[in-house]
Amino acid sequence: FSTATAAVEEPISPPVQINYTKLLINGQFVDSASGKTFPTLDPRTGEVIAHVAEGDTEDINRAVSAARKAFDEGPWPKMPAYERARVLLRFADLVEKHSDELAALETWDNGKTYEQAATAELPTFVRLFHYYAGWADKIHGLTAPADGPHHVQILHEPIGVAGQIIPWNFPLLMFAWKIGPALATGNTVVLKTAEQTPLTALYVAKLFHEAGLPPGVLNVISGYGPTAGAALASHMDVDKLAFTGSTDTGKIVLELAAKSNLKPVTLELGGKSPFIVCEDADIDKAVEEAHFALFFNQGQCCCAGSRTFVHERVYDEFLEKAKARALRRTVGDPFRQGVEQGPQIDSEQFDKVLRYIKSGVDSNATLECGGERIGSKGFFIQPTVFSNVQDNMLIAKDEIFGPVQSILKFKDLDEVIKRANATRYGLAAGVYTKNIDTANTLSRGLRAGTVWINCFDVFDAAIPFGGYKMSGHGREKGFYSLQNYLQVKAVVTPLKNPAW
Ligand code: TXE
Repeated sequence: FSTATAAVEEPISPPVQINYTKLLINGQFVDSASGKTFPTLDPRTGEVIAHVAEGDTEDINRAVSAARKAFDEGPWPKMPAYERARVLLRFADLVEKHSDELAALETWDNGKTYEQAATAELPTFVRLFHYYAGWADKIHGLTAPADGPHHVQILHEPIGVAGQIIPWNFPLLMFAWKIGPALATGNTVVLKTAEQTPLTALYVAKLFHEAGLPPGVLNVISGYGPTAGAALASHMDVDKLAFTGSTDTGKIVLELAAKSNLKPVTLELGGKSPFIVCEDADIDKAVEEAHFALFFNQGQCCCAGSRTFVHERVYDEFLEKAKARALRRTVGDPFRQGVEQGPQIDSEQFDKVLRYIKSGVDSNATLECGGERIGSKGFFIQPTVFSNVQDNMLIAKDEIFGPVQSILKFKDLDEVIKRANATRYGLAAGVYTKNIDTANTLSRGLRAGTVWINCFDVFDAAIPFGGYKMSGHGREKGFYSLQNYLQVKAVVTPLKNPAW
């Protein structure tokens, strides 16, 4: 059922060149202070795509000083907001123009399908910058009705230098979620990309400067977490930190922020999202959606619907169809048309997923299909389905972050709400039902930042996204994301004539 073996032997040559591999500091591509580089790999083969400058503390220091200067001396935070909006719009146009190359680069560095990158992620990236450009000149202040004879203005000001650390599963979209609100509101940024996927951020950062972004406003550092990432999180001159990644690393960066200058932190962390199929659901649609909810992006989504709860009356039918769907999933070279699933990002994630599959088998869940690697090169894994999964099994508790669907049986709504909520995570949930009362009961009962009803993974620039519990702090996208990058200043003046 897979074309992966062929893909591994003869990888399709990506239709793009790699032009940017240095650090971007103060509008210039520069080598790292140490002169060191690190390899970024093609997940299809494990071979080196390019050597990229490896940023570390000194580079972070240089980037933060550039961002500080660009913030303190302007023009970015002080220029008319409409001018900022126009830079974002020109940038979005340039990205649109270079979409094919960017999609190819994203696929090459990450392993996601070219089709997904080109038809979903690049258009969404452009849309996000249109959305944030729209906000740039609509950041209003407020006035407050004070008790005394005082005129109270509340100003919303940019917070300063933002440090941002992003993961490898959606390198371009994570760039957009972070950079969009930060720049629209007049901040300057130092962005640390994930070591697995440094390439596309450098490319788009170059386009940003072509669009007229002043030097120092956006600095992009490639490098590792415990070095460059930690230096950014603990920097005394960074005013705000935004992080997306694992819950364990989220705890580390929060601690680094607290121990340094108490910078406020937004966190978008792991998940173990329930996908609940009720007895009245349209089963064929629910099977397809649950499949998509889990297997999309090789299962490497923080909000993946990784616990498929199915009502006992429809469980057998659902299971048979879910297994058949997984067996039909085409795995192969992500550049090949029609392929639905590419390789996992790297050997570490690949080994982690295979370990969880083994743990599922060892704990007596039923392996319905899959479970093995595909080919002998790269990081391809068979679409895998487990049934008879129990809540206490590791595969039902931990974030696997791979193409492994765990199917659990439930009897009634109260029970499934309790079980769905019995997790340290609370990022998202899916519900399939035709009954409005059931939908309302579940959406109110589930403790998650997003509840998708009869749909999943609907991402829109205007819809806030973020987690309850250990899935994170704060929201990204939408109106709420702007607040992460704004300070609130109350300005109080006495009124001479209180009657006015
Ligand atoms: O994540 P890390 P990893 C989950 C998923 C995955 C697991 C591990 O379950 O299997 O995390 O992935 C930077 N100080 N998610 O190891 O370590 C790192 O360089 C500062 C969920 O890739 O969290 C990268 O830029 N920064 C997730 C970013 O943190 C540090 C997406 C994420 O890496 C650091 C990815 C440190 N000490 C993985 N250590 C989601 N929420 O979507 C690492 N980093």
